[in-house]
Amino acid sequence: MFQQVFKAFGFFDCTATAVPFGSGLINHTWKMEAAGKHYILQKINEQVFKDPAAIAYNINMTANYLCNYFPAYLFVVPIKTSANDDIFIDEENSCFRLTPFVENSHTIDVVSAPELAYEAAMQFGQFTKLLAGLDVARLKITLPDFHNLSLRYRHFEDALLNGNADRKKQCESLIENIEANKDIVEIYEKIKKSAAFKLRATHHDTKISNVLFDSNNKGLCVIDLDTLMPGYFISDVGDMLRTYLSPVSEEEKDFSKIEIREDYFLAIAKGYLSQLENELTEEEKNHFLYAGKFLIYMQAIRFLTDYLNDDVYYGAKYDDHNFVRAGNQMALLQKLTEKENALQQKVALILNKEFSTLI
Ligand code: GN1
Ligand code: MG
Repeated sequence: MFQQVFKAFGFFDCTATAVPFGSGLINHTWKMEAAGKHYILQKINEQVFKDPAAIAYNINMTANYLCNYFPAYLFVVPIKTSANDDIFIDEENSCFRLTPFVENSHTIDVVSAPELAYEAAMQFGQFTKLLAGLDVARLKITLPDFHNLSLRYRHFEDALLNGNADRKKQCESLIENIEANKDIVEIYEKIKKSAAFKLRATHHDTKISNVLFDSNNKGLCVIDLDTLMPGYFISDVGDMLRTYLSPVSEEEKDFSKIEIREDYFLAIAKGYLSQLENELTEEEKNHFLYAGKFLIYMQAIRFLTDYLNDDVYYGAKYDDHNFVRAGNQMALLQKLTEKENALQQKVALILNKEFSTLI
């Protein structure tokens, strides 16, 4: 498979290699080496991203905008094929994209220090801030309704009606727990109608492995722009809270290890608000903590819906993998909710500059 892809991007040297890279669930990623240089090769999952050209369009437009207005910003521009296309589509209709690997950069999989959370949050905040002057309506929707919680909830209800009946029985208490937290959907519906919540250029996948770091662990830039689309700030802040606050990830089976680390919360809030404090409305800032509830709850719903639908979307490495992931996310939601008021107050203190040190 690779030889044809290598050739399409102009690498005729048959010593080029590609080894699997990263841990994404949707696209396939390889680190490629050719003539002493490194690249990132990705096969875009077209079951999910039905219009890969829209992704390329957004990336090109963003690259041009940043190059014009913020030339110092490191933006990883994809490499065109020999035929000058943004993506290569092979005979099996698989869709490939190549980007240069930024030498001396690295990615991080586990958020093991608040400083890393701060750097990442600053990077995602900065990205949205730099794009504030770009008319967000010009960005194409690469994944319709991706973070539409109302629709995700409806899909969950459909799965309750039409999904795997045995699994539904097994999930009873998790289902009840999800239904009991439906106020999170109601708040989202108010947000959608509120003029105080703005659509901005939003990354929509703010896990730490989507930030490049330098050798001193300072953030360089954000990567993986498949889901760069118009969105609400709750998507980006929410996925950071979801994936940085706990020392264990969505894969952890022992829920007693799930924790909310307050120093990481402060780091995320400071890093993000250092960039967007003047851009966000008061009403948005008041929903900083809600962002975490929104994203965690949506992820729990998505995992459980997939479990009820026999794992068609996420796949499963063991029998009740998506059941465990959903339970993990609901445990995380509960722990975050317990600290909700205390943490939201900390945001107010940060904005009033009562936390003077950086982290
Ligand atoms: C998927 O592929 P990956 O791991 O970057 C998913 C995210 C989920 C995440 C959960 C397009 O992201 O929304 O939060 O899995 N992306 C898509 O691990 O569905
Ligand atoms: Mg991704």
